[in-house]
Amino acid sequence: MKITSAKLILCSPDRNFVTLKIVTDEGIHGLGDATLNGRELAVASYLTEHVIPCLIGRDPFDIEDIWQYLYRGAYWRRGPVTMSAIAAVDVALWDIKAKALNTPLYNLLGGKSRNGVLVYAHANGGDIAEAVDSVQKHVDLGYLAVRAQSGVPGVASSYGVPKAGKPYEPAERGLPSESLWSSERYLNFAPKLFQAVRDACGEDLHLLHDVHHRLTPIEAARLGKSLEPYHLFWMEDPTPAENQDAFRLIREHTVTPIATGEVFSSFWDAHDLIRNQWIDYLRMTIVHGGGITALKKAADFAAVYQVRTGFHGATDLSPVTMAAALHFGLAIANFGIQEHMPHTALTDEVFPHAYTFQAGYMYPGDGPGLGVEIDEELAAKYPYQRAYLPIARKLDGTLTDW
Ligand code: GCO
Ligand code: MG
Repeated sequence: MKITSAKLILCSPDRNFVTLKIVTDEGIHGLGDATLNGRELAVASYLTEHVIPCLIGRDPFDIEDIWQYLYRGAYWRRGPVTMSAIAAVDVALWDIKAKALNTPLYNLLGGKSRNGVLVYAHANGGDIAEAVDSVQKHVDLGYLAVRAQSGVPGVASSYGVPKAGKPYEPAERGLPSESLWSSERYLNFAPKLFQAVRDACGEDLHLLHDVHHRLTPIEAARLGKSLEPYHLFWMEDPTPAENQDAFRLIREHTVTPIATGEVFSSFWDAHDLIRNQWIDYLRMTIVHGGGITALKKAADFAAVYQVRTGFHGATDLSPVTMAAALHFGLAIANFGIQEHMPHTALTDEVFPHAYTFQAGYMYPGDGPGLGVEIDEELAAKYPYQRAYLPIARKLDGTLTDW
């Protein structure tokens, strides 16, 4: 089999997506997601200008060799743009191979290790009452694990809170919006939020929380300690992770489990975190971490240290990545949990897919390949529109981590 062509499909059915379609001489094609929220065209250009010309004529079954060719062959390694581009190719090749062998992708990754993929939903509210209500709504929908976020009193537009009447979606068309932050107010507030959620929803629900890189290590240690009575499934991204050593301090002070890595693009971003057992869950996912080929190695390394996966799955990760993550999560030994932030109905229409949700778990489907396609005609009706993630400032105007 040979790769005969490859093209990018850019579309914005409610939000932007960059999708790579690789076509072979046997009429089988594969899809890969290349969406890097707020920097989409950088990856698109990397693929169109630098990667696609090198793919034509290659055997799509040589997945490992093509991965090494794109990674080592570029000379310039790592980084989200490069690794998202490599991921798109890699996932499309796994899709092609599984379709050619007429089997669901999970069978190429070791086969089923469990019946379904445990997922967590997003519950958000402007205040505690709204957040509790939102958690309850997700429990009623069947979720067994829910991430709870709430507006912080005295901090206008804090992280994770939707605009009135709309589902939460961080990227906005136009130039970046600005949000405000106060770690002091947040640290005083967070235990009250989780006390209220536990009071309303009981002890059995898995509760998660995203700190979104906003605290210093010592502040994060304080947060983890203060949340221990509510036994969270995890606290996510408690501090930025460029300095992996920062997690040592958090770990020494709290038994609240820690997840990090949604902005990682390489195994090496997580190497110290894993081998020192400073984290419990790795969030680096297929689209930004170099594809299935890369994540399989990272997950196997993590397994040795009893670190499990907890892949990023917000709406900026397209249904193609969601499908890939579900096959992956079904197959690997050290799967932990998968984020599930449902796409809009329009996005789902553009990307028809086999995966389903039922009673807290998701299932990738048992058809050949990834089980997701793109309706190119429909996609063409929603052209790419520039959009950005917000930036954040402290109450005195200082720029801080969003
Ligand atoms: C999450 C995330 C997202 C990110 C977004 C950035 O845990 O779901 O933190 O909401 O902010 O995916 O592109
Ligand atoms: Mg997050």
